[in-house]
Amino acid sequence: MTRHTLTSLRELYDRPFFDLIQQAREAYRAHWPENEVQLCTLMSIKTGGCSEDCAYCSQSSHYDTGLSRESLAPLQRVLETAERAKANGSTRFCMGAAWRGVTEHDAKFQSVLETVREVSKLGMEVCVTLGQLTPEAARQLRAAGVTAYNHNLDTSPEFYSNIVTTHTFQDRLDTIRSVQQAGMSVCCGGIIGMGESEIDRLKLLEVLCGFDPAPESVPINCLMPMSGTPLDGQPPVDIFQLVRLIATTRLALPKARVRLSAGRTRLSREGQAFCFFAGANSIFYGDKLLTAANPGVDADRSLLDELGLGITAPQPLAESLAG
Ligand code: SAM
Ligand code: DTB
Ligand code: SF4
Repeated sequence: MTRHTLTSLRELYDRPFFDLIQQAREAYRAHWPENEVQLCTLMSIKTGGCSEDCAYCSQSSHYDTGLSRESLAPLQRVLETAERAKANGSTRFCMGAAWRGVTEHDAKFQSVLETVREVSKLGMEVCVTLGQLTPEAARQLRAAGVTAYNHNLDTSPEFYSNIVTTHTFQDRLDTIRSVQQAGMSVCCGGIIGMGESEIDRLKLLEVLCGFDPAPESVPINCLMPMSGTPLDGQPPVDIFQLVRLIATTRLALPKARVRLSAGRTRLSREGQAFCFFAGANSIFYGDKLLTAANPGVDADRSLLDELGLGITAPQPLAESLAG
């Protein structure tokens, strides 16, 4: 398969809307069991007080967002949440910490490793998102049972410094390299609606297309404006721009799970249906994301039912890692 460039991505993205989504649908059908959506459950295991200044984030200590901080969640509470997630049909459990990154010998990291060892016994895909990793921390997470690491690039290399100044786009790439070298699959995507251009979104996709191995999952988040952050008050993203981006991602990375992530509370049911048609095949499921609201489980169940979409069944771990 030829590797996409900004030029080839723009050609796809700019096609007439129905041609684009039809082509994306064909790519989806060629690579995925049809009409199945993977349910993932998120849990914030350490909330708020983060040293980084990501302009979208409710958890940054640089902004007064009114969020109450919570220290590292005890093992038992995480396990109970993971068990409930499994019982509700989730096949991926993703634990997030509001850290700049991991300090290898820190007791808190050791505690996360212990939690991962226990959660991984439940047979779901185990994902963590803990900020920056050294190659050694990545190896330890892999050995503890992490199957996927979420580390988003969020936007284009050019726009990144408008959104974050306390670390660089290259820092993010370095962590992704450590994740790949440790043998975890990479979950990497972005946020739209932060004031970036449509070209910035395609430039991010161009970077993702250069990953080797390709990202196993690509979360596409729509900004959820957080009170007190510099991006509070940003208008919602245009639904056709979102659908075009999902379709282009499906075509550029046909084997990746494209996850319709944060911001579904501002999307209509019809809008979400278009996203699924265009190749999105995963959602976060449950009333809460990390700190923000998600559609309720009843609303999601009824949406999937009405569209005739089933939920992805658990896969053997070896297969889920093959990506
Ligand atoms: N601290 C870790 C990091 O930065 O990678 C992990 C947690 S961070 C909250 C995970 C991702 O959530 C971010 O990279 C961003 O893409 C997404 N996110 C955070 N706040 C968001 C918001 N207000 N709207 C949409 N997406 C958001
Ligand atoms: C991702 O791309 N989106 C998720 C997950 N990966 C960690 C997080 C969304 C967070 C939305 C805002 C919040 O809950 O604070
Ligand atoms: Fe911290 Fe992650 Fe939020 Fe940035 S996105 S402020 S690194 S928790």
